[in-house]
Amino acid sequence: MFKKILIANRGEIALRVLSACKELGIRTVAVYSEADSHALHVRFADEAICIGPPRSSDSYLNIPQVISAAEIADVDAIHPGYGFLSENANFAEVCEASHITFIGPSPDVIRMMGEKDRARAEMAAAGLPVIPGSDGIVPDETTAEKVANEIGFPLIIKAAEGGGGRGMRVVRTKKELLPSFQTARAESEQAFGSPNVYMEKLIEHPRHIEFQVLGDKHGNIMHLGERECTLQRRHQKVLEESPSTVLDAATRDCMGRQIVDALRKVGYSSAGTVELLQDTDGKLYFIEMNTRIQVEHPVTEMVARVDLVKSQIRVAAGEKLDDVVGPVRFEGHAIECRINAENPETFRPSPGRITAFRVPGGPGVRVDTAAYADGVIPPYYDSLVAKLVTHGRDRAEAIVRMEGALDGFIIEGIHTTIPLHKRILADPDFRAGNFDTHFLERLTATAGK
Ligand code: MV4
Repeated sequence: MFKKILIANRGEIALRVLSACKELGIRTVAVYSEADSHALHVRFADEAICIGPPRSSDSYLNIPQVISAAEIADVDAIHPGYGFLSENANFAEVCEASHITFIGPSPDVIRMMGEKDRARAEMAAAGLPVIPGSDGIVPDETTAEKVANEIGFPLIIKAAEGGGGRGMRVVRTKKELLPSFQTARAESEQAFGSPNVYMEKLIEHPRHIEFQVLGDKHGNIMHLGERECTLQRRHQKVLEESPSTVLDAATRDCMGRQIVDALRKVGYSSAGTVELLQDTDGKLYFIEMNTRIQVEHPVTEMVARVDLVKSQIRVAAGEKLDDVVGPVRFEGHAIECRINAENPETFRPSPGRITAFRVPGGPGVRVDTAAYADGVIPPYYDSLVAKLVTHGRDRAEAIVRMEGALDGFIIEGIHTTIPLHKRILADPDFRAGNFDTHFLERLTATAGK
């Protein structure tokens, strides 16, 4: 097992990794920017090293600075958390070259999944259903027309280096195709430094369902069920739950098995998430894979009763999946509300000093946060203030516990999305499990009325 881990992140996920390390008896090194000198991850780690100015590009994304800190502190491993360097294959390679274990899959697999067209092709070859579309990147207008003829309209053009909803363009008619294709390429070049795009048939009113996976370094891999992540706004998830109300046990088992088989073929290790879209006929398709621990991992932890971060560290140290996890029995239902420092009506960021902070508790209530009274939410990073997670014997109990917990959560001094969550939970369609990716647009179009 590792003796010392550097946590290349901040906020609640840095604290989450710190707790896992503590339970495993591993010493911890925090890194922080000048904006985070009073942050809790700095206070709770065994050592802390300042790695630069507030901007992420000067600190948490600065590979030489992070590696220098790791070398000075003499750590065995780096946990990247989510965001920042967590899916950077070059960073994972630099760690390896410096004889530091990168807690994640191999650089080759990170790179494969980062090229979305390649991930799609490899997963299709490994047996997962993918949405009808182009065979890899679409290099020119002639190919774009050929693919459009095959798959029909509406279709979607996606940036190969994009992902998470960035760099997508919907095309509804033939006459929009070539202009959209050229614009998509130009935008992709602008945003990602590569004009490469690929095409898929558009799935209208989809649901976003993702499977949590965990693999060791001995070729063993398992899935830990799914998360329903359909409730998003501008590709930012707002509320997640597990299990999904629209997967039956047979579909879950079948899809889970196909995913595990496919990932074994590409040599996947560590925690990861396979993103799927479900069409209105209930059919599931692979769209992307995330090679990091995700923000919403706690909902899986609550229903599968597995500590994913501890497991991720143990498999990175070479332990076998059987020893780390063993047989899993899923129990009950979990929901996560992301509480962001945002105006709940305009969604504008609301950074600043928190003047009062009281977290709810009680049976089935978990709060993952790095916020505290008199602490500051800096403007430089994401706006997540807390993840409020509830668990219940069934969905109804998870919902009623969430309503109580939201009522008991006091955050003053900044705006938060707590009122939005109360509204979602009160909505009859949400309560019936009847929603798609447009649900929040409809809900917030009438916010405050
Ligand atoms: C799609 C799609 C419809 N058809 N692909 C958005 C995030 C990125 N991971 C993939 N996304 C989508 N891909 C096809 N072929 C619709 C979306 C999409 C979406 C997906 C999940 C949750 C919310 C969404 C909001 C808008 C678009």
